[in-house]
Amino acid sequence: MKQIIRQFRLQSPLASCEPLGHGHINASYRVRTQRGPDYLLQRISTEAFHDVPALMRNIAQVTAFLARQAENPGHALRLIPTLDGRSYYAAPDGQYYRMYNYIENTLCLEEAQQPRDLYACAYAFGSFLKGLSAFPAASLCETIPRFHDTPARYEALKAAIAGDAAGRAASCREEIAFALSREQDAPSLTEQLARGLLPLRVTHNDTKLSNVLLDKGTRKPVCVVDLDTVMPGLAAYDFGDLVRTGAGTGAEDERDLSKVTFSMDRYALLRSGFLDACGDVLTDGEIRSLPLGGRLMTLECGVRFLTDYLSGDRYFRISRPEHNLDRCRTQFRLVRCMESCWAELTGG
Ligand code: GN1
Ligand code: MG
Repeated sequence: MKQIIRQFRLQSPLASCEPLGHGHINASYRVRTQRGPDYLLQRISTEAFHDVPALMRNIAQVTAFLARQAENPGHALRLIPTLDGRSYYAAPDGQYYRMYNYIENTLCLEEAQQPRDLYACAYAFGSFLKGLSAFPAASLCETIPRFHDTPARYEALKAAIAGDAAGRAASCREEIAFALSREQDAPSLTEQLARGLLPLRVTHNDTKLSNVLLDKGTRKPVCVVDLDTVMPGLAAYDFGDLVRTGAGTGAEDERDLSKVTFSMDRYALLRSGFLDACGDVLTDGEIRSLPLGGRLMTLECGVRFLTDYLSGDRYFRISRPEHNLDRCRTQFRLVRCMESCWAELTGG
């Protein structure tokens, strides 16, 4: 690791490096230096991201654009260049690394600890969307093509069921049946996009709660992180993934499904945080699409976990054999909950 860290322009000599965070895709480390500041080092997953140079061009553009708007420069994410001035380091073994400034005195939550955390995280993602509303979307590459194209995710699921590479299809018939019974919902956002009813925006696309840094003292949003999937998308994708991770009770991989329920109160906090930040730039159609985003992003994520389980856990990092199946079950349970309060969700 030392060898890798040395490739970047640090302000002070390296002191230590420790693993950080719970991401399913990249590996992250906190790098401490002898006289400060600290840095965040990440190994970028080439399993998930096939064109790292293009991805890093996106991130360099977006972070520069947002840094220009930042009220507090210490709260903006900045890429630390390599010794030869690049935004990432391509190691001889084919791995890619990048480094950011480490944003001090912040928390990142897997689950909200207080109701206002939900408001704050939603506000952060709403501000992110608004902050990029003038960004030239066409200059961004699709880092994972068709990332939130739910019908395409269903095609991948059906291929995984047919291939049954890990011999697991027989053991998750119920989950497969649940997914297939909702297939008719899959195109409900992409069709509105294709018909011009919803505008394409620059979106984050991975708006889980834990991708927001909150100030440790005030618990106000400081910064949005994990910019790998920033690309053209729909406002409903960003609000939707927030609902998926913030409006439910219980962890994403909770095994006791009785702990997993959907909370209207939490949903309302997310909605007001998001709309207080960006409601003035959204169209009426986008505002109407927000609850659907919640239901569809949750369904899609469940479908992706199930697909990965059937394929032998090749994409999401797991720490127990049925981890992806457990994750799939919580998502499908949340979808059921949202379906049962759908009238209330869409009426409010
Ligand atoms: C992945 O790496 P992480 O944990 O930020 C995934 C998201 C999923 C999420 C599920 C690039 O995000 O799309 O919603 O896991 N990111 C990618 O927890 O696939
Ligand atoms: Mg991510």
